Order: sequence, then structure tokens, then C-alpha cells
Amino acid sequence: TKNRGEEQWTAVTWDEALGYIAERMEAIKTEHGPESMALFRHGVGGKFLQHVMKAYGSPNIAAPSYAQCRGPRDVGFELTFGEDVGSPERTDIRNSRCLVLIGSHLGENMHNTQVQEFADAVGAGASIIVVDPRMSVAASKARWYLPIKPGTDNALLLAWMNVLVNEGLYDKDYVSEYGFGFEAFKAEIARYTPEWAYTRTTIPPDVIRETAREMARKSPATLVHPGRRVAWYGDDAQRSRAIALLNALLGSWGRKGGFYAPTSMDVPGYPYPDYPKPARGKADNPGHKYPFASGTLSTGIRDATLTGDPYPVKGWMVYATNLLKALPNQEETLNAIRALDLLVVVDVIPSEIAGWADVVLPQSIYLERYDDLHVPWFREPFVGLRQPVVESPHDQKPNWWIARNLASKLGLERYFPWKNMEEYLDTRLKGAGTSLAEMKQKGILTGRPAPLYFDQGSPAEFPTPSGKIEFYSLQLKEAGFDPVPKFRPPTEPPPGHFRLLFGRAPVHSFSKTQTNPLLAEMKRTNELWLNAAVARRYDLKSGDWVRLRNEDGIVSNRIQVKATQRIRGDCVYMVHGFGHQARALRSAFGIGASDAHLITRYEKDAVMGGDGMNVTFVSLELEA
Ligand SMILES: Nc1nc2c(c(=O)[nH]1)N[C@H]1C(S)=C(S)[C@@H](COP(=O)(O)OP(=O)(O)OC[C@H]3O[C@@H](n4cnc5c(=O)[nH]c(N)nc54)[C@H](O)[C@@H]3O)O[C@H]1N2
Ligand SMILES: Nc1nc2c(c(=O)[nH]1)N[C@H]1C(S)=C(S)[C@@H](COP(=O)(O)OP(=O)(O)OC[C@H]3O[C@@H](n4cnc5c(=O)[nH]c(N)nc54)[C@H](O)[C@@H]3O)O[C@H]1N2
Ligand SMILES: [Mo]
Repeated sequence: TKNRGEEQWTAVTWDEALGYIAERMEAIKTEHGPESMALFRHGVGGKFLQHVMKAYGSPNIAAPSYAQCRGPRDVGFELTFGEDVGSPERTDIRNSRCLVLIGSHLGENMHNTQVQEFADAVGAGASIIVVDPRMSVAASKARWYLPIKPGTDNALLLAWMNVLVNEGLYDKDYVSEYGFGFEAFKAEIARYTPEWAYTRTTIPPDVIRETAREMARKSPATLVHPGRRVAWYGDDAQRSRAIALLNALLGSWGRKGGFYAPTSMDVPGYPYPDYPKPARGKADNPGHKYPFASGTLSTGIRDATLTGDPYPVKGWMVYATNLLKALPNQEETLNAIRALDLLVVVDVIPSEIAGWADVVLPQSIYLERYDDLHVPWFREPFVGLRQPVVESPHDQKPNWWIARNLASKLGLERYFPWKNMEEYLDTRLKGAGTSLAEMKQKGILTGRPAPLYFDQGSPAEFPTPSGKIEFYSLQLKEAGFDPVPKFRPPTEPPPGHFRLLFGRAPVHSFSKTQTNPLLAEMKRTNELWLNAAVARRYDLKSGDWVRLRNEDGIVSNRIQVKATQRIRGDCVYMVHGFGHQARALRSAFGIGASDAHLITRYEKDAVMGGDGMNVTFVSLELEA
């Protein structure tokens, strides 16, 4: 394109496009150094471009699944158990006798294995406890549904722990064998009675006591689910730590029905030459402002692009992430884009971010291509192969092809010693004792299961500084944070305002599937969940149109009201991904409202740099 954001492109050959990109990347390298190119990526497909970026010499590789999603959870669990819960999560939902869901709306959130295991657990009569300001689908399966005031979960978690400790219901043997700093922790939580929590959360004290006792009755097969998108209020790493500590009191880490120990297959990587060592560190977290950031902060790279601090970032390569929908504050993202010398987007649809690219590289979709092997840590070790089942209809290319050809334009051929994906995959698979031919037949290969639980021989190791489960965290204390989580009251909505909450619809993925005709038939738009009593006050009924205005004056597309008793009166809710602003997405453009458009403010997690995004307040504008 000539003019960013106009969504007007000229078709060129692959050779021209990659040649142009390589030329600009060389210019950036000469003028600013290779660290001034950043890669944003999401999902397994991004691995080959990541390889190119490392070979080129950049350490700046970020994904929206960290600071905007599960980063705070990973950090909260690492600080407590020394390990995170991974992805896929090591949650033993299938065997759990009591499952506690805090927000995580399984069933709308279609993490398939988890949803299937959730159905199994419900079928087997597990007690389900759901904490959510909105009565989610999961809440409709629950024995206890706790409609908590948004942003106050830490008060509930502290009170639950208080009950378990006060009533002597926690797993004493487990805590004394594996715990560190329990006495200091105990003293700290003594003041958080259910009565104290009631005034913060609106959850009655007897419900807090009853649910805590139920968790203890079913322990250690009680799983307090760690959630996944936990970047909510800016104190999220500490909330995740409170969840980790509650699980620790119940003795569920390393136990059946709690958290199992995952294993993975041993599949060697392809033997590549070493990467050059970047002269400068990552640009996302200057001065380690967020001391416990364990991943790269996407918004940190955006800040560096805007400010030139710690050094200028001049080029973005964007693979399979629609940054205009995934990062909070679109205007900041656009301003950063305006400061770039190069923006390349690899996508399968003309998304919002593609509309701003200098060069868009159309990728073949997952059914048309090989991807790298999937070798996750899971309940059973396995290798999964993604292979093409249909031809690409036009001149789209697979990610490996794009990466390999870009590398050769950059003079980095030596990093791609293989000719094609078949050769690459076969080499890796032979290293694991199988072959591409065998995998093509089987699709998936499983390995020997290892012990899942401590009592089956899985080692009870906690790679924390103390080697134990840290009820009291000296690491946090030394860095100036609370060694035991505290409750931080959320900001109250101004008069006439509601907190904007958002989540998933089962058939759609983020902002990427709204133009799919089959999925659109099932769900074409989102609606605004509004408490029924509030709706009456505004004289609104289901189907009426409204717009939302945030505190910075941003007004949404019009959206239809869903007046319902299934949500509290202090918040509203919509499904994320709709309200497309890219005209090229013809069938989805302007349909429904966009949470991402409204989220101009966000609260940084001081511990690890996550972006708390549940801090937007909106008022209603009635439509004639
Ligand atoms: N169909 C589908 N499934 C998906 C995805 C998708 O795009 N489509 N995306 C996947 C990804 S990457 C992720 S991270 C997950 C996200 O799924 P979850 O981890 O389940 O995520 P959230 O979006 O944080 O949670 C939304 C729920 O939290 C509730 N909530 C909001 N504020 C609060 C609060 O203060 N306290 C409590 N207790 N609850 C609150 C909302 O009402 C809503 O029910 O979904 C995954 N699954
Ligand atoms: N406001 C708001 N922001 C959020 C969230 C939210 O709920 N609300 N959720 C957060 C969470 S949990 C996450 S994980 C992130 C997710 O953030 P993203 O992963 O950025 O999600 P999408 O917005 O769907 O963008 C994915 C892009 O990848 C493209 N794509 C799909 N398949 C392929 C492919 O095979 N190849 C290539 N090259 N491109 C492909 C899609 O067309 C789309 O443009 O967003 C976070 N940000
Ligand atoms: Mo996510």
C-alpha cells in the first residue's frame, strides 16, 4: 500500500513483496540495528518467522497471549509453586470432585479438552462453584453460583483461605511437608473474615463458609481453576497467586483431581546454526520496571515504538495477531504504527491490522499447509502433525515458505538448510524414532505415560527459591511487593456508568471468524447484556438499540440490548471480536460493537507488566 490505513493495495509478485521487505529490513538494520525490528505473533504458525527474526538478530518477539491474557497467571503460579500451569493447562478437570471457576467461562470459552472434561466432571456429579458477575453457561451447571462484584475476587479468595485455616480444614500434612512461610501467611490472612469479605464482594458470609467447607470436603480432588485470560484489573498476578495459594491449602497441586504433572515427547529440534547475540536486550521492559515479567510485553514494544525508549523500534512484522483488536487503546497502536518505517502483516483475512500494513502477505489457511510439529506438555505425551488436506485456491503461501524465502532475500539461507517442509518434518520425526510417512498415516503419535501425581511417583519438586510452596514470598517482598496477596479495592464506576466486561462466544474465535458464513449463520453479531432492572429504569427492552460511550468520549457502534437477570446491575457484557472496523471484511464490517474500540484505559500489573483490561466504564446512549 502507499497510504497506511486506507485498505488499498496493489497486487505484486511474492518475489517483489519479499524483496521489498528484505530491503527495508536491511535499511533498518543498518540505521538502527537489528533489535529495531520486532515480531508480534500468535499461535504455532509463527515459529518459522520467529526463527528468521532470531537469525536476523532481534530479541523483540511478543505475543498477545502474555500481557493481555495469561501472563499474570503464569507469574502468580511461578512465584508460588515455581512452575506455571502451562498451555494446555495441567488442570485435572476430568477427575476433580469439586471445580471452582473464577470467571473462566468454560463452554463459552471453548478450550475443547477442558470443556469436554468439564462435561465429564458435571456428569460424574462433581460440585461446581462458579464466581462471575454474569451468570455464564458454566454457572448454569453450578451448585453454587456467586455473583461477585467485579474486581473483588481477591477479597473472596482471602476469606476462603481464612476459613480453611481458621476451621483447620486445610491439608495440614501437605502444608507442613511442602510449604514455606505458612505461619507468616496465617498471621496475614487472620483479618480476612467472611464478614469482612461480604462488604467488598457482596457474597454472603454463610455462602463463603459453605463453599470453603465443600472445597475442603472434596480435597485434594478440588481444583480452583487458574483461569486463562486473567489480565483484568492490574493486580492480576497477585490474584493468580491467591488462587495458587488456595490450591496449595487444599493440597491439590500434584494430586488427582487437582493439577497433574505433564510430560512431553522427546522430539529434537532441527539442527540450526547458532543465532547471533543481539547487542541490546529486549525493548519491552526498560530498566526491568516490571521485575517479574517472564514474557515479552506487547504493549512494551508498542511503547518503545512510540517513545524511542530504550531504543527506537522501526519495523513490525505481525503474524496471526490482529493488534488493533488484541491490544488495549487502539489510538496508541495507531500512533506507534505511524512511527514505523515498515509494517508487514501475515494474515488470512483483510483484518484491521492488515489494513494498516505496508505489505500484506496472504497465508494459506491451516487446512492448506503443514505447520511445525505440535509437541506440548500434556497428560499423555504426544506429537501432532498438521498437514495439508486441500490446495490453496489462489497464490497464498504457507508460513514456512514465506519464512524460508524471506530469509534467503536477507542472506540468511544458512538458517534454512532444508528444502521443504517434508524434509524438515521427516528429519525431526526420525530423531524421535518415527517418520513423516508414519505420522501422515497416524496423524498423532502418543508416547509412554509418566506418573501424573505425587502418590504415583511424580516428584514433588518446587523450583522456587526455598524449594517449597511459597505461602510467603521473599522474592516479592524484596522487590517491594506484598509477600502475601492483599485486597485492593477496584475503582467504582462513576454515576450512570457500568463496568464493561467481555468474553467469548462458543462458535467464534476472537476477531477472526466473523466473516465465516457458516459461523455467522450461528452468530452474526454480539449483544449487550444489561441487567433487567437497569433496563427497565432506562425503559429499554431486549432488541432495543444502544451505543456505549466510554469516559474518553469513544462511542461504539450500535448494539442490541439483551435485558437479563443473568448479570449484575453494575456491569454490562459483550462478546469480544465483533464490531469490525476494516471495510474489507465486508460481511462483518460495522456489525455489533467492539470492546477493543472502547478499551482506551488499562491498568498495568506492577508485578509483571500485564494489561488489566476490565477497567473501562461506559454509559448508555439510547438510539431512536
Ligand atoms: N469460542 C472461543 N473460545 C475461546 C477463545 C475464543 O476466541 N473463542 N479464546 C481462548 C483464549 S486465548 C482465552 S485466553 C480464553 C478466555 O476465556 P476465560 O479465561 O474464560 O476468560 P475471560 O475472558 O477472562 O473471562 C470471561 C468471564 O469472566 C467474567 N468476569 C469478568 N470480570 C470478572 C470479575 O471481576 N470477576 C470474576 N470472577 N469474573 C469476571 C465474565 O463475566 C466472563 O464470564 O478463551 C479461550 N477460548
Ligand atoms: N478487547 C479485548 N482484547 C483482547 C481480548 C479480549 O477478549 N478483548 N482477548 C485477549 C486474549 S485472551 C488473547 S489470547 C489475544 C488474542 O489476540 P489475537 O490472536 O491477535 O486474536 P485475533 O484478534 O483474532 O487476531 C488473530 C489474527 O490472526 C489471523 N489468522 C487466523 N488464522 C491465521 C493463520 O493461519 N495464519 C495467519 N498468518 N493469520 C491467521 C486472523 O485473521 C486475525 O486477524 O487478545 C487479547 N486481547
Ligand atoms: Mo488468550
